[in-house]
Amino acid sequence: MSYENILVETNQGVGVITLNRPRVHNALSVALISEVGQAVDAFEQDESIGCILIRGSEKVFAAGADISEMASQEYVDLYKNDFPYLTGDGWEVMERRRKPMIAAVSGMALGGGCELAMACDFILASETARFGQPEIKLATMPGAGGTQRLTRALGKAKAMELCLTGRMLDAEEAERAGLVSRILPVTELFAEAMNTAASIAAQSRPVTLMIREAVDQAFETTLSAGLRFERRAFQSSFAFEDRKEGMQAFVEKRKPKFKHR
Ligand code: CO8
Repeated sequence: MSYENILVETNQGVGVITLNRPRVHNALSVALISEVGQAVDAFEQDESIGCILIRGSEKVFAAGADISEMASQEYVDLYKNDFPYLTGDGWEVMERRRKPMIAAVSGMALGGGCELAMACDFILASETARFGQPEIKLATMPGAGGTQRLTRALGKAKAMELCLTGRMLDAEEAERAGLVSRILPVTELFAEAMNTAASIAAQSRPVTLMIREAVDQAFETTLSAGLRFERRAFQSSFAFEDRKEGMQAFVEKRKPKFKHR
């Protein structure tokens, strides 16, 4: 598969997607989002891949949807084709994936860029990371989960302030508020994100899918229903060959050899 707007590589069971439109701060065009969806789909099908990592450059993650491309669009077109940024073979494919996906953010993640990072399972940030939903300054609003995921991550007060003012969070405020899991020096971010993704890829694949599903339930359902879901999922992990191997290896004081079954 050849791509024009992203770079794709695989390493240690990790599928890496690098956003690559440096001239426009990795602005998310329809073509770029479609390529991200195609790459995610290919990694989903690839048995050797256990985790997906998405990143920009050290300078910028993504400055949002491509404003030049959107500027001339009319409501009737977006309505009729259901906003091609979010449908078709791009964003929806990424949202439907089952494998864990990490965002490594250095520099700005704005608008759709912030939404793309938040659509991942967690965000690792460099000290220069900046997050924001500046759409209001263009007299539009977040359209790919900004008002929903930011609010779940930060709480109403901060999310409302950010969406209504376009103010950016720096890395420290983002970590304090729970938007990012860790902050790393710029020069270490991508290597550490790779180590983290590789350590997930080395675990039993079916269990990583199950854990993802259970954590996501916390945002979809009541506590009692979530706890019931978790208990059933925990019990079903005992049907995996890897669970037996994991516990046996611990007892025998050796490294487990997972077959991803
Ligand atoms: N779209 C298109 N081009 C962009 C974008 C963008 N979002 N951001 C930057 N560029 C281009 C600039 O036009 C410029 O091009 P040129 O060199 O040809 O003039 C080049 O990138 C460099 O940008 P700047 O000169 O502006 O660089 P600065 O370092 O001075 O500023 C900023 C960087 C602060 C990031 C500034 O470029 C900026 O404010 N960009 C726009 C940020 C923004 O408003 N983002 C929200 C967009 S709307 C949105 O994301 C809606 C999401 C809906 C869902 C879509 C899901 C995919």
